Formats: sequence, C-alpha cells, structure tokens
Amino acid sequence: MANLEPTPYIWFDGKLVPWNEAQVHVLTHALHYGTGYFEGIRAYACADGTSAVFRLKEHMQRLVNSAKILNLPCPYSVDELCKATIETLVVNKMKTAYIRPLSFVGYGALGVHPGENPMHTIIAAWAWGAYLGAEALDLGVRVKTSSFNRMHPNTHMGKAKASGNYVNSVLAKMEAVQDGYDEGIMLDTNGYVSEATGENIFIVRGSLIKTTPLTSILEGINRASIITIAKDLGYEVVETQFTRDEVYCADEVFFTGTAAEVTPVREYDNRMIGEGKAGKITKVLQNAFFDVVQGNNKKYAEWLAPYSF
Ligand code: PPE
Repeated sequence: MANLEPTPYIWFDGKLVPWNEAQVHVLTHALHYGTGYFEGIRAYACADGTSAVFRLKEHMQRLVNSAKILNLPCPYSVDELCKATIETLVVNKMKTAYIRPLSFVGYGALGVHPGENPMHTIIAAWAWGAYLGAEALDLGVRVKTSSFNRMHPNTHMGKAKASGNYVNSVLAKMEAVQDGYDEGIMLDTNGYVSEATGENIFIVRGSLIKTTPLTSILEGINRASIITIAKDLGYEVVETQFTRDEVYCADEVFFTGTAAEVTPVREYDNRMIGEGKAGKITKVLQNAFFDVVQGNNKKYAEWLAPYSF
C-alpha cells in the first residue's frame, strides 16, 4: 500500500527543503484539530517530451477558496502557488507526478481556536499510479454504499478540501475495504447519492449522462472537465439528484477524480452494473480524458500548464 517514494525536495514556506527535513512539531494545531486544507493535482508527460500540470490554476483557486470557506489565511496567491508547483516539479526532475499542496495551522497555542498560530504551506510531489489498483482503469471497481453519510453542509462544509473533512472519507473507505470492496459511495443526509470517498460519481443511461449536483460534494475539477468533454462530444449531461436504485439500473457508472482519473464501476452493492465491465461511453470519455491530459487535444490546451527541464 505504501505509495510514498521520496523525491529530493519539498517546497516548504517558499524554500526547497530536503524530503526528510520537511518536518513539523507534534503540537502543530492542524495535527490535533484538522485545521488544514489541501489539493491533489496531477502532472502528465506529453508525447512531445514536455510535461504539463492538469488544470493547475483551477486547483490553486480551489485551495484559496478552501481558505476562505474555513476562514483561515492563505499565505500565497494563486500565481505564487502555480509558480512554486512548477519549481517543485523541475527541481525534482519529475515528468509525471501527483502533487499535494497543503496549508495548515502550525505550532503556537493549543486549544480549538487557531488564534495567532502561523500558517504553513507545503507542496510535495511523488509518483502515484492508478489510485484504485492497476486493473481498475480497464476492468472497473466493486463498490458499496457506505453506512456513513456524506456530511451535511452545515456540519462540515464539503466545498472546502479541508483536512478535517477527510475523517468522513477515511471512515467510509476503511469500512468499504474491510468489507472487501474497492470504494464506498456515500449518500447525503437526505438519502441521495453524494460522492465516493475521493471521487465524484457519474451514471449513464442510454446516451444520457447524469452527475450529482454540487450540494453535498467536493466541486471536482475532473467532474467539471468530464462534463465539458462529454458535452463537446455531443452527449447530454445533467447535474441532478439521483438515488442508489437508479445507480443499480444504470448502463454505466464511473468515478472521476485527480487520483482516480476516470475509473469505471463494475459492481455496486453486489449488483452487476451494465455488463460488469467498463461501459462504452465510459471508455470514450476515459480515452478522451487521457488524450487531453497528455496534450494530444489542442482544443483543451488552456487546461495545461506546460513545463520542461
Ligand atoms: N470528492 C472527494 C471527496 C475528493 O476527495 C476528490 C479528490 C474528488 C471528489 C474529486 O475532485 P477532483 O480531484 O478535483 O476531480 N480526491 C483527492 C484525494 C485523494 C486521496 O486519497 O488523497 C484526489 O483525487 O487527489
């Protein structure tokens, strides 16, 4: 399960620090109260030998939005964070990478109120392969409804990619894995399908594609990208609430996420989805997605932040 292969440097408050020296005190506020917010971003190698970070600006804008939602400071601007990301990839000589920016409340006082404690920001990058296993992208995954609901917007605000929010995901993910599944789908507090522990969800019936509205979910950047790509390919896409039994009867189901990319779902709550393998439209969208992120579709060039070294 270990996915952390050290790279030479981590960007830490504006400096490049050797991997093993990027450390904090055990009384760091965020470690106790989850007072941090983060991003997950991928960079891909392109056919022409360069590389590109996928939707870097949108991810950094969401990081800044998370700070606003949590009412915590964000020490850097979107532009500074984008520059720092490219600097981190170049110094580590990484053509492909999973990138993890994180801002958190540091050491100072303890007690729930973050007070005057300093904010710290890191950007780390490491190699991370297929999130749900090497075969998942082709064969699809087996998932179950979680016994944990996605949190109501007035308990934790899910539009913030807040560290503390992820306890909900951790509980649902551990339950799913312990029960022998790859992933858990959480319902919202009204009983409608919300999202998986680290992915947004799409269903396909005939040529109609549905995804959940933004009410209880993280505003996924890959979700938005797939909506645009699918519409550009001529599919009808609607953002609307749906129930777990509608998912059972879908022809195709798939997840989107930075780590998970476009992952087909082949089984849900012990019911086979469609033919029990990646569906046709899922495959079309998955192929289109990989073309876009690898720079093979110039139409979406503005989604890429190119770099080389
Ligand atoms: N919902 C949740 C709860 C979520 O964590 C993610 C990303 C998404 C939806 C999809 O969002 P986007 O990546 O912008 O399309 N999950 C990140 C963390 C995964 C992890 O295990 O850590 C990710 O995919 O990077």
